[in-house]
Amino acid sequence: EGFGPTEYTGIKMEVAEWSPAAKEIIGEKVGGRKVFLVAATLRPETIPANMSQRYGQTNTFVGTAIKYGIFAANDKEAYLCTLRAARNMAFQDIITPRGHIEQLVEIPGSKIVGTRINAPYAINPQVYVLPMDNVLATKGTGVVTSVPSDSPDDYQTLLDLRKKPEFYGIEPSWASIDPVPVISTPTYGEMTAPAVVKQLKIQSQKDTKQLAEAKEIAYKEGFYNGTMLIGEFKGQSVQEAKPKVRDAMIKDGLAFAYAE
Ligand code: A2H
Repeated sequence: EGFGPTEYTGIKMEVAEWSPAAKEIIGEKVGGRKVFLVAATLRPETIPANMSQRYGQTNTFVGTAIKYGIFAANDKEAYLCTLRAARNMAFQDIITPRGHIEQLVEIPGSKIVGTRINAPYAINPQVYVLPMDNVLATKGTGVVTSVPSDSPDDYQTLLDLRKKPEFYGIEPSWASIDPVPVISTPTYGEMTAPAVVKQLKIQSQKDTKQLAEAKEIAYKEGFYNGTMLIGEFKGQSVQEAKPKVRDAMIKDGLAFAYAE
């Protein structure tokens, strides 16, 4: 890790329908508030594939052994993330009033799996929350947006889920959306993560060492040599597009800056 704080982009994903298990726990406790899962990402430029015109969002990940909460952000909205992240948000004026958090519900990650997320512009409106083994409770919000085209961890998790849906306690259809090309790189083409996963002969999420290496390779290749394939900044370099996509999402109320 570097010396300064990590500047994440917090991506807001509105809940469309809770899983039956989540519904039972939540009941009437969030009142009239809209609830958003908040994912922390370092690659906001990959999100147009998820969130803007006509492209297909794939899914979102939580850790099944992680404890989450739903926290009042203001009178109208509530955010689902770890308590740790909510505390940080309360000191960054993301959750108000400053320094104060109100937990409406506590909920284990295992119960959130199967919840459906709103994907207003996606081709496939059925976008699900799925389990990922390697989500850390100590990083970001504990919620990870899935971009299997550019994140080796996301891609390998998707393969594992498709191979053993029963083991992971999901319906096969929840993991049926294919990766969407977002960024092209000279070495790996339009599907950087799948190419690197193949090159390093990664077999499952348990190959954490190789996945860490793959993540490093894919991240550097995308950042320094990537070109946008879709969206408003199509044709521009990733370095150029990244802050513009981030600013546009923040302006549209789809995301916020989050540091830790
Ligand atoms: B990134 P860093 Cl397309 N546990 O977002 C495990 N991983 C987490 C996490 C947690 N609690 N919170 C966030 N992350 C992931 C997109 C992405 C990411 C792409 C490519 C690479 C990539 C889509 N998933 O990360 O340790 C999130 O995945 C490679 C660096 O703070 C977040 O960005 O450097 C990244 O890890 C943050 O990792």
